[in-house]
Amino acid sequence: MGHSAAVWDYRAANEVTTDWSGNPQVVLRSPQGASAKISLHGGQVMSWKNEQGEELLFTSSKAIFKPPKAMRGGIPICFPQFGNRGSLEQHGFARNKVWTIEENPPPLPPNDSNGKSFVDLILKPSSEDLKGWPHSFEYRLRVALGTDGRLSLISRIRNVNGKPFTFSFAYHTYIEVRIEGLETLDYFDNLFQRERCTEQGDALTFESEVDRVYLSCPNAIAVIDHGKKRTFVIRKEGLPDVVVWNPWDKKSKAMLDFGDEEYKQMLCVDGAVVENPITLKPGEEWMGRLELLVVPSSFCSDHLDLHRAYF
Ligand code: TA6
Repeated sequence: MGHSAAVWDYRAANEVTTDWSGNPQVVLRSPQGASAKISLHGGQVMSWKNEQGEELLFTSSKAIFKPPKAMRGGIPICFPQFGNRGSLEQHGFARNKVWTIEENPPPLPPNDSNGKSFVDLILKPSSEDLKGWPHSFEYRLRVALGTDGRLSLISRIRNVNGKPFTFSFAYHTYIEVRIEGLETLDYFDNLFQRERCTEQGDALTFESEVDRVYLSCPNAIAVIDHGKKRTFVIRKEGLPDVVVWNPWDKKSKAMLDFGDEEYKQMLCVDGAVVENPITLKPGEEWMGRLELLVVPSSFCSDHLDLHRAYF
């Protein structure tokens, strides 16, 4: 399909298929052949491929493709709770609900649409949901694929004239191995009752399970995949914390929907709101924006200026 970026018709680029859960799945395509798949089950990004058709997100070979279990991989949406400290299920219910496509959502800035292939999803609580979490919200999610293949997720969560409510949040993003940009930050260590620690060192590497929430992080971090000589540049807004999780060997074996050796090929690096949950008064709206871009690893740490735009 020979479209130049200027006339790229984002709607023509989309197709709707059916995913593993029997729910509709939207396929976004860029003019150069990159793609992304988003399931209406959970509003979950299931796949993100580059122009060469390489999959950039991890999905377990043992993922359980049966609602309400979220597929183990891609980018599950954790809302209204990240973690299991509260009355709700681990990581909240949004990733286990069926979302709908919203044709004409309230507008976003032009840069979130121009030249991009995108889909707008919306989740509202059912009467059943309100029994478990009695807050009237509208959660709008835009997933967009840029002409250079970058993937953006923009969440807008509005308190629809109920009483104030508070939530924590994460884009639970399954990608690759070595991280830079967090090396001198404080973190909660989930393996030691969320004890507050300080990271030392020039990058994070792994020899055992890691389950940490890095606090008040830069809005750009790099995940370097030396094996594939590529770097994931993660940019975020409204998401002060970064969750880093690798289950390593013991926990991998203990998870039914995860291969025993798959800890060697994945890492969760989640833009998140954990330390200071968001409280919305009636009518207020929060926005959390995540952008993922893959660049050749010549942008390694001594060259990668995380504050420079790589456009
Ligand atoms: O910190 C990330 C984490 O909370 C880990 O503790 C682990 O439970 C992971 O998320 C996976 O959670 P899930 O509910 O997707 O199996």
